[in-house]
Amino acid sequence: MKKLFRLLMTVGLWVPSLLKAQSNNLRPPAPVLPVPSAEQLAWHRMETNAFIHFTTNTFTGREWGNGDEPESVFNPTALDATQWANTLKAAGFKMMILTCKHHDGFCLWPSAFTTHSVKNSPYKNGKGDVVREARDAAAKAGLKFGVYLSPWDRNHAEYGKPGYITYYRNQLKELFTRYGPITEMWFDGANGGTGYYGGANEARKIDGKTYYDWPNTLAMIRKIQPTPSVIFFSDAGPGVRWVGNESGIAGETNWNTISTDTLYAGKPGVEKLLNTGSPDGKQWIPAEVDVSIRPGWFYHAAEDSKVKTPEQLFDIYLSSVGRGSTLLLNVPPDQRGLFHENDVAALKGFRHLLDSVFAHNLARKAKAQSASYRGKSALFAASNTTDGNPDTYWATNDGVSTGSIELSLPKETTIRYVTLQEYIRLGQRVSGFTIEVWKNNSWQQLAAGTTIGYKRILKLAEPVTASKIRVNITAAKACPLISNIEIY
Ligand code: FUL
Repeated sequence: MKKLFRLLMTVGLWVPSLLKAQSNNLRPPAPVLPVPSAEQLAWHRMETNAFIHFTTNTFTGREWGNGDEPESVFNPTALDATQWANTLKAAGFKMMILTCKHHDGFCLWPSAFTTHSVKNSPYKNGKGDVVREARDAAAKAGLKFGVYLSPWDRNHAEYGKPGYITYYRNQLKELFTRYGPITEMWFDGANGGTGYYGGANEARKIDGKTYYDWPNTLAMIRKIQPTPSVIFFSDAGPGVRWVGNESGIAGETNWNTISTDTLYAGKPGVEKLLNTGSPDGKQWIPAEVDVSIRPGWFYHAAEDSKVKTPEQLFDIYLSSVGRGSTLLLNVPPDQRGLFHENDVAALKGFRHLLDSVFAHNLARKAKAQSASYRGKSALFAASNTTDGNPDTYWATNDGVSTGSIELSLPKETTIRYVTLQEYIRLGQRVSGFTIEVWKNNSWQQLAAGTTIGYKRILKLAEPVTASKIRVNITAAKACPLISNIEIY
């Protein structure tokens, strides 16, 4: 009697909880926090953006101007921001971020707060405004616009003192009220010490953690542009973080999550952490891969023969976008104010390579199956990974952190690349995966990796001919959600 009672009790507790679990599995999984904001999600989807470095350095041959360059050196003879925007648009870029003021302090717009700007240069007899021209050209080409305003200013007399923070904020106000909406704001962490500083010609040190008082500056900008909310780049975010190097390489393990409590722009020795992020990070701050198409950030004629080749740019694409980051490729205008012919040719070649390698997604014609999927519901079936819709995904039941998706191609085909995407809207989850093909009557492993994130592109060590391919999720923080698989 006692035994029967116990059995009934157990079943009575077990059956409802099983039913509950089953009905939970008919619903979308709960998010794994943190998750991206709407603006961050849109930023992920942009994939490739461009940086434009342009200032007095373009004319003096320097990389970091000292701040005492006379305004008269800034004299582009044929500046055409439409050429920049149209070239970038044709190459597939989605945003253009302009160095409105680099470390030398020279302003590309006629700021009311300094004489060190285009208004005292020969460009258009002091009537020019390069920020306006760039912004208008970007808008016309359908590109988003972003601004870089160097916190370090080697020209300004008050740099290092409180007065400079007011100056810096005044300039941000000008930029955001005159040239908005701004999609991304770039805060460079570089602080080198020596400079002109209004004639003082000395070394000045600041405390990178406290001097700029970022929280109040960001709050001020958010008030000027509440929506669309601007993405703030700095080493520590809060919108996107630095990837930890300037050579175009995101971590093979690349978490969009990181804890920034102890981070600030310019903090020494954090490159490794920035490169990989951390699986238990408390904030969603994806890494942005900034790299220049030339050895330097600014145009120097001596580097005309050192423009990266389309193949090098393609490799950078694989190690940035292909590792779940966004690429920010710098293309610096020359002394005419135009992208140099060599840079234009390299960008065209890069686009051509992308279009030819990723021309036919074989997965669209494949049959996708999975032995286990969430609640056995079509909402979470494997076919969602090949439907071309970024908002549908394959998922497993709660508590199940592994699983496989098998793709059967209509016929034997040569495979060179496999692309995987997580449904990151509900958080980044996957920490281990393998890819196999069916060959000689068994599954053979072709590739293995850790994180996927927004996108992971695997270039196979060598092309493989097969008709069946399997993606195995071997480890995840919670039930994995795969929104897209592509095969080329
Ligand atoms: C660095 C700067 O010092 C370089 O000049 C360049 O602007 C690069 C994007 O960031 O920190």
